[in-house]
Amino acid sequence: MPLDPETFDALIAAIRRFVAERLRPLEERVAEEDEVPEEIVREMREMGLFGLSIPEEFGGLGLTMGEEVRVALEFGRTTPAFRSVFGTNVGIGSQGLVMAGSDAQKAEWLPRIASGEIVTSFALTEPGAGSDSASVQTRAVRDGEVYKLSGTKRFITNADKASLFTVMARTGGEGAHGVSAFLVPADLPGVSIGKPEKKMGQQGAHVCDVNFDETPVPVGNRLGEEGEGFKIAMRVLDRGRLHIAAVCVGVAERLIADAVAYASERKQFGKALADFQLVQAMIADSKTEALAARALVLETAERKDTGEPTVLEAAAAKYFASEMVGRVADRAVQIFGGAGYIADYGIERLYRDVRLFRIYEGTSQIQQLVIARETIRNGG
Ligand code: COS
Repeated sequence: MPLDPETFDALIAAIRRFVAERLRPLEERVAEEDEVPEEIVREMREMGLFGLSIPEEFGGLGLTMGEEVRVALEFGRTTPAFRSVFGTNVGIGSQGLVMAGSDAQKAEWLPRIASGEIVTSFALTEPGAGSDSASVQTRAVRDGEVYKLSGTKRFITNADKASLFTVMARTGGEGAHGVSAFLVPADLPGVSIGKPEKKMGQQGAHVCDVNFDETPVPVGNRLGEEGEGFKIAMRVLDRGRLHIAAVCVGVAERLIADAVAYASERKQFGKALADFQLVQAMIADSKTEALAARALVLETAERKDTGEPTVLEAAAAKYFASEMVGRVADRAVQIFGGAGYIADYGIERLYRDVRLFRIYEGTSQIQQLVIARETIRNGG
């Protein structure tokens, strides 16, 4: 059920204020310290951001996808690392549980996820299993009332903060049908977390290795049946891809606004940059592409809310929006000229930040494969 329009508008207005007044002034500090300040995390908890997508009966806001992408658009207007603080709780870290969890599993974990008391992570990728996610080698071997979990997960967002992981591990033979999903509390024996990786951008959002060494996971922590893990992961990613596409649109809108402000102020040859048609062409191309991506995201979210399949559309939204924001960021650097290359202006930071969108939650090439597969399957 959507929120009533007034409540939702008030939520969006509060988020817009929070982004403008609290988060944007902290962008440089977060990039330098590679950490989002604890007081910001606390404010995010108070605003209910960790539970945006969690059903109301478990203490979340229960937003529809249409509403969630509107929130994601707003968070695109600042350093993407801020959204990552609650991003895994709202998306890939919780949705396997929401989609496939038992009543008991949901009752145990969802209220704490929704409140932000705990952080969750999604552990699919491995050193040898990136795009080919059906080839995961982490093993879960049944031993009475537990599975013994062993293996290494790589590039796991928020792993160093997480109390609960959704882990995809092999319980059967090779391929997608041999994979199962588990809820793995971080305090079980044999769980160890690597140091946060040094990254090209998105400082403040951490990714780490997660190691499991004979970790005893109770049978009751399996999500769904044995062999259903890959499909659960794919359904979680379908949803996550649409959310990321919305963030891309938000960042593009921010970059366009920054570029227009700079082009209106900066004078060369006796007039503002914005008066030059070659600069206008860059602004026009960026605006057109951002509008197209926005329309695709909103329409796909609406379609998802009706219960129709959106595998193709979510992949197309992620593909187009992430490539689009890369081009928009590149033009923004160009419009800023030398200043675009200098750290003080923040444009080069966003340029580096957006590079990740074409890689995580499925590379552009994986989205192309999904789009082509679905289009051919549907007969065009
Ligand atoms: N929803 C539900 N089920 C899905 C699905 C989806 N979106 N995508 C695939 N499946 C099902 C298939 O229907 C198939 O089931 P059946 O055999 O019962 O018909 C099963 O899952 C295997 O699918 P498929 O054969 O397409 O698997 P592949 O190994 O070829 O993998 C890709 C498909 C490449 C698309 C998948 O591995 C992928 O998305 N990789 C990228 C992973 C990723 O995004 N990683 C980022 C890490 S998280 S930040």
